[in-house]
Amino acid sequence: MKNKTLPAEVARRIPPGQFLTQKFPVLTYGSTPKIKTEDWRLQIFGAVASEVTLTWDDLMSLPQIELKTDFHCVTTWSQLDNVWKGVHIREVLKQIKILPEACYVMAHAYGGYTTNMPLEVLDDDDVLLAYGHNGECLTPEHGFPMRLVIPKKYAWKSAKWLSGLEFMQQDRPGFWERNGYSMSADPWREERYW
Ligand SMILES: Nc1nc2c(c(=O)[nH]1)N[C@H]1C(S)=C(S)[C@@H](COP(=O)(O)O)O[C@H]1N2
Ligand SMILES: [Mo]
Repeated sequence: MKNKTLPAEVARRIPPGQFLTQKFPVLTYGSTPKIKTEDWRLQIFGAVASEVTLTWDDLMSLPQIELKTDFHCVTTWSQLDNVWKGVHIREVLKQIKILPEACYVMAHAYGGYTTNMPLEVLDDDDVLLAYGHNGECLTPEHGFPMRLVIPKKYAWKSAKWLSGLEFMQQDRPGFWERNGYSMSADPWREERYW
């Protein structure tokens, strides 16, 4: 949709160089891993007091929330008002003790995808681990059983099929970050590539 035909309050929410889509496009590098909830694991490792592996049932026993957020892909589509259902990141972080020297996090996904971020980007009010979208279960293409959602960054930081959170003392580029994408990925500053 052309931005100039949008109502001002909608246009204001579209970052520079982005266009509104009403669809839910699938953007995946490689094939879609098929993971059953009973086989899904989240491994929390690296700079933590002790490493923890969480199961689907562990996640389901934590408080569940819904968060409505916007989603901006670096390939220029933006999608507004996604209602994600899942577990707030801080509920997950309460399960572990992060060492003081941990300043960065690598999100790992089934299939080998990775993406890095500063700890304060992960540990924020609007971040969740999601299994639902707009009232339905995520489809496998969109990251079922569990994906990360980091609305304030370009969507490549929202790792689908999340399998691990690695806490790190030093920053390290993830998959797209090694292949030309920005480490910081702020859509409002158009931090697309390096
Ligand atoms: N594991 C994994 N997560 C991923 C990707 C991927 O290729 N693999 N693509 C990223 C990109 S570039 C985008 S735009 C969003 C797209 O999410 P969607 O396919 O649910 O729209 O997922 C992100 N998370
Ligand atoms: Mo993307």
